[in-house]
Amino acid sequence: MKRRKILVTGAKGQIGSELVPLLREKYGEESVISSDIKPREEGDAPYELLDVTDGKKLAEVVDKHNIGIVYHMAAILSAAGEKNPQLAWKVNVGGLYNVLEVAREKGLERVFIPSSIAAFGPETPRVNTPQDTVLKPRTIYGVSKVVGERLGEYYFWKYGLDVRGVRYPGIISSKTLPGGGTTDYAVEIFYEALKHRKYTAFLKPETRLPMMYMPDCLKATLMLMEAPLDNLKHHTDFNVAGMSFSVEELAMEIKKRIPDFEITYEPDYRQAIADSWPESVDDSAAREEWGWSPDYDLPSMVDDMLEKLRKKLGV
Ligand code: AKB
Repeated sequence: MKRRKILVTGAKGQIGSELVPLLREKYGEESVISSDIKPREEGDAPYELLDVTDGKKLAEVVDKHNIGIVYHMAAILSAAGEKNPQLAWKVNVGGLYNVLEVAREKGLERVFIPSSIAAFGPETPRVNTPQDTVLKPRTIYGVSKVVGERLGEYYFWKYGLDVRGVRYPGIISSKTLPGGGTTDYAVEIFYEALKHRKYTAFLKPETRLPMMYMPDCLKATLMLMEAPLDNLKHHTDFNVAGMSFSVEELAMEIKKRIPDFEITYEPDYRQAIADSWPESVDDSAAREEWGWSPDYDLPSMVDDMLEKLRKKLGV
């Protein structure tokens, strides 16, 4: 039998746009189908225009390409979710349910469903947040992530479907801008520092959040997907730590490299979201069960981001 292929939903998003080339490099161009609600770009093939809320189309795509593994990256992030909670529920919960149902019906081998630090809430211990702890998020995005974690786990125990996921921190990357997240400031700041030497942050200087550089995000995703199932005690909800810094600390680190960079602060509705999330997470379960450890800390991430963006922006 021909080896079954990989489908990536939300392939044009911040993580999907870097995950697809990596998977194609590893498994071959033809083995990885990228899909998104955005139209196909030149050179991106095989590609399917796919809205994950359309379960019928999803099932057709899975059949058409003989899909065995899905990386379900399509989602509406925290800040965008607060602007339209109904849509966030439809995409994040409806889309996820469609993916799990199609995976169950068609006997897929493995499914990756990302969760987020947004699964936590103000009642969760904020420093070194434990793996197994209070999950009472205050955002619709966080609620949808808790639903995703529990639903994925349910499909594992009820149907034996191999569903896996990590709780991503804020992801920092140079290729594709994130959209609609609370941690987006940590990407925007680099573009503004290089282009205009100044940035107005939408969070307070002391706001500290767990963050991760894209190479570590991709490493964590692939490591978990390749881990032997027997080693996993958790499945859909692994804490993964990369680094943890405040807005001010990131700005200082940039200023060391761009001395005339200036930051100002105008906190908006996203401050309340950030205040409900952890400052740092305990990822010992990921370390024990599948050998997780990050490669980047704050200074090495800032060095690499500036180098990549200088080339990209030609500055
Ligand atoms: C967001 O800010 O909404 C996301 C996340 C932490 O999941 N980056």
